[in-house]
Amino acid sequence: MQFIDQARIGVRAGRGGDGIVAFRREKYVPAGGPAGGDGGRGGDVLLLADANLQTLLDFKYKRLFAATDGGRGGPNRCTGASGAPLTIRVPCGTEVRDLRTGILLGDLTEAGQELLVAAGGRGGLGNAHYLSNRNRAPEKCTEGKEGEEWQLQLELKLLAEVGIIGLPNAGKSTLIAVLSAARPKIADYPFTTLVPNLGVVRRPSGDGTVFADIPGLIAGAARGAGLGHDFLRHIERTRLLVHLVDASSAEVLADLEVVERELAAYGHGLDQRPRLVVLNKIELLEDSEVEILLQRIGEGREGMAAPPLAISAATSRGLDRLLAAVWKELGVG
Ligand SMILES: Nc1nc2c(ncn2[C@@H]2O[C@H](COP(=O)(O)OP(=O)(O)OP(=O)(O)O)[C@@H](O)[C@H]2O)c(=O)[nH]1
Ligand SMILES: [Mg+2]
Repeated sequence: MQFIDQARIGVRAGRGGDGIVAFRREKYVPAGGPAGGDGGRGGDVLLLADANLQTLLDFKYKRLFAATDGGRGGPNRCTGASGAPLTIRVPCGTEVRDLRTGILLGDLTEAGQELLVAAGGRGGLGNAHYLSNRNRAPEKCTEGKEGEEWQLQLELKLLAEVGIIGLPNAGKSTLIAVLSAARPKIADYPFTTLVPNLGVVRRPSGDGTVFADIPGLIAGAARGAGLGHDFLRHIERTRLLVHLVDASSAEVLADLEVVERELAAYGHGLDQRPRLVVLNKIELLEDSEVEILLQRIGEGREGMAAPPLAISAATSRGLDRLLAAVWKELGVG
């Protein structure tokens, strides 16, 4: 299951430093020759593929990237300092296009791959370059060149890392809506969600993780019943499942079992996928009832690493603990 993340950024390489006019001044040398140094090169702007990034979320906030300018030339033929290059980290799989023409400039597929997107301007020449037989004391120098400047379109095909599964009406779409900017349809009837919704949830480290809200699964889903079957195929690629169950149901444990059985029946290792069992709609119950449910779920699932959690997506209760558990399971900060 994929969707496309996009961002537009402006990149500007550093301007080259100017060359200067200067003459040698030394003791016992009456008329020193031209000694004005060249300007330094402006810094380049590069993109670098980083395996630790998953989304283009950070580019929603910072949009202009400029490398530093080269320094002016100095006396005694000293070349000015080069501008420092600027490296922008992007997720692996980012495609880079020129915004105006749509021309593909590069595809950063492998971690560590670099792409030069704006070349620094050349430094200007100092007057030392213009010494000739005709002109022993040239007053000429040139300015540094502007660095390149481009508007870029970044595109990334997102893969969901976390799948939210459960029976119809469990509150899966409500959960992704409170965690991310996704705005799926939410309604009090089963099969509201017909295709997965993806949402990017910000991690503590700043980058994001993609969550997918999967259409409700019902008994027989693995054999094609309901809508969920098509999507079991997609959650094969997720790293973690959040199994949401309606705590106000009369049969919470049986509800959990229905979905668990479908995962097992589907095979492909889905029933081995790490998952968090999460009770939703807990504001409809007394705290003591929630405790008892959590205990009973825990008892039936001693093999599972993570204990069951309790949330209320509608009132945003327990979401911090849920996210903390998700980041822990994924091993991300
Ligand atoms: N009381 C209460 N209701 C909730 C909570 N979370 C979701 N709901 C309600 O439960 C109903 C179903 O929510 P959805 O988010 O559409 O459920 P879903 O799991 O996506 O359902 P399908 O797409 O049909 O599989 C809606 O009426 C929601 O408002 C909650 O924490 N408390
Ligand atoms: Mg839904």
